[in-house]
Amino acid sequence: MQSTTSFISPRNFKITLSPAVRQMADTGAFRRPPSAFRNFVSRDPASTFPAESGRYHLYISYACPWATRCLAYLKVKGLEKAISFSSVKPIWGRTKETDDHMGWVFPTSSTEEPGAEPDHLNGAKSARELYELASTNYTGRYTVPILWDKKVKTIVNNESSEIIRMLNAEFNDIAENPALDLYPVHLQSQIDKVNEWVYDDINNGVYKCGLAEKQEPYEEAANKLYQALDKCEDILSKNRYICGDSQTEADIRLFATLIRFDEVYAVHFKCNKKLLREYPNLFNYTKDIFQIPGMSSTVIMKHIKDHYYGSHPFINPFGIVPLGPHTDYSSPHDREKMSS
Ligand SMILES: N[C@@H](CCC(=O)N[C@@H](CS)C(=O)NCC(=O)O)C(=O)O
Repeated sequence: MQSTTSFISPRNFKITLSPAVRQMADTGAFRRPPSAFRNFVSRDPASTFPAESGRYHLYISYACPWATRCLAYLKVKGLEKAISFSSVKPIWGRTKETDDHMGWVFPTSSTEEPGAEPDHLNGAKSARELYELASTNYTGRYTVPILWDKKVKTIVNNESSEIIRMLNAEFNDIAENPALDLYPVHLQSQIDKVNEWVYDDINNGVYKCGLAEKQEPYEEAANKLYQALDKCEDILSKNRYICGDSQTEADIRLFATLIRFDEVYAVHFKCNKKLLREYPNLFNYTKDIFQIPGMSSTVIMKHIKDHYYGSHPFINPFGIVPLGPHTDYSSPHDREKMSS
């Protein structure tokens, strides 16, 4: 594990960088490293990780867009009885007394931080402890989501894009909504194509804007972000959803970033060239997805704001959380007009 580093910025500030978020190229551009645990749950009962009811637990943070897209699948597929879940606290804390690593920690009681719960399964104090339980020589980041196998006591997978595929298809024998297929065969290549640019330029694009350490990579990321948002606006002026007239995985993935946009990314990550609420179609679309039954429960805005503004002291040294804008995503939208 790397330790915290400090340096003097070009503007003469002393900046202390947490290795948890500092994944930088020499150019000053942010680069997200690949996830390490990549096993798959299968509906085949003979497989190493069979899709058994009660066997798996999803560790999330309500703050995290990658983790909450997995939670969205638990909700829309009706998997809450089959797969338990819990959230860490929103603001990163010390994960060990013997070093200065900052990361996801659990509360000590269920009243300490509404929405977050102590780790009843393993008694872990931090996500880091779960990674250490799963592997003795793990050296990567201690990220959420974590799909945990209670039987083998290990991490099955910590890559959200793969976890959502498993939740979509492999648990259908025990899901309450097995007919919902968010990655149908006839749309797969279209979904894959949309995911690619939405991930690079929007989901990860906002991080590239916010975590850039030089002006040039920031501007490059911001320009790509706004080109991609304009492209979404155009698609959504003709279609109700991003891949046409039915909801797909690509909508859940895009939504996780859009719902955080005006509240956090516009300020904290310097994505302020245009706000979400200035895009009529994207804004109404975000409300439309928010209002899909189950989706609103994946959004705890207090966790989202407290996390970003409170866990990156090198961006926001005083941890001040801006008051606005408190957009009401449950208010009426006009997206029905797109459905014939
Ligand atoms: N590739 C991962 C990325 C997950 C990720 O980066 N999660 C962040 C929170 S938004 C995290 O847990 N960071 C903790 C750290 O870096 O220590 C996924 O999509 O599942």
